[in-house]
Amino acid sequence: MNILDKIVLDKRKEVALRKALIPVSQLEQSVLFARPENSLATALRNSASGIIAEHKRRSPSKSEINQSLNVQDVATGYEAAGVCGMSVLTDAKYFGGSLDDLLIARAATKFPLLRKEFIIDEYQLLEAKAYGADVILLIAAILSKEEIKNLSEFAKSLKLNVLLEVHNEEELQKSIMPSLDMLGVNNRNLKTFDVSLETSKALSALIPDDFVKVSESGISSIAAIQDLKDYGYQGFLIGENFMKTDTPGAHAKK
Ligand code: IGP
Repeated sequence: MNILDKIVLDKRKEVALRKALIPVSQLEQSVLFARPENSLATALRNSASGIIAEHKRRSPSKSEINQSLNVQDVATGYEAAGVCGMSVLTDAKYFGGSLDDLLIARAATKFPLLRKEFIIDEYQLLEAKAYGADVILLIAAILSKEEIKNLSEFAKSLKLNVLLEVHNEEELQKSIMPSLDMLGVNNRNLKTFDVSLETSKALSALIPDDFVKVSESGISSIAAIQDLKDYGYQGFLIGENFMKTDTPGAHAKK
């Protein structure tokens, strides 16, 4: 079994437990639930830099990245740096994150927040909204076309932006639909952890222009961003490169 299959198996068990503990009605009572849309897609379209900065303590591919930072400081640092938005890993087992990280980032900032999670169930979208996210990630590698459609339409009904992530042409072809705001190409293969920016370059021409194109993972230089801009990318999701430093916000400042 590859790592992605393992993560999804664990996630199904986790979501079943969460559902049993916190009913939907309780999530809907969160004071954060009634917030208006806070569009990352719009922020990226209007930005020169296009950076989405991530909070990531560890990952299955790199194990430890940074365990000593405080999520509030990271969030305010990123916002002060002027990035377009922030991605917050909420998976605990593989990435050391939590919904509390999202909640604290929300309390500390106003810019768009992405819940970075392995979404397989509508319940996780209600959690995303209740804990302060503005954007959700859907990963084509773990979802059927029908699931992508249902989840993205439900997200839109909650005024959440949708970033759909693909890694190859087949995933892209099954995913293109009007309920998505942004199409992300993950340069990292989540099954093997191989990283190559060539993945973004190869798929860019196949992504219709009505979607904001986002390149994800393995980006570590201004030159790489400039190169990807030439291929039509307007968003750049960067985690490790910022998080491996003591001051991620300072490093996200262009
Ligand atoms: C950030 P990097 O190489 O800059 O740390 O990557 C982000 O793209 C990566 O964390 C990511 C990810 C994901 C993590 C992209 N898609 C899906 C978990 C699940």
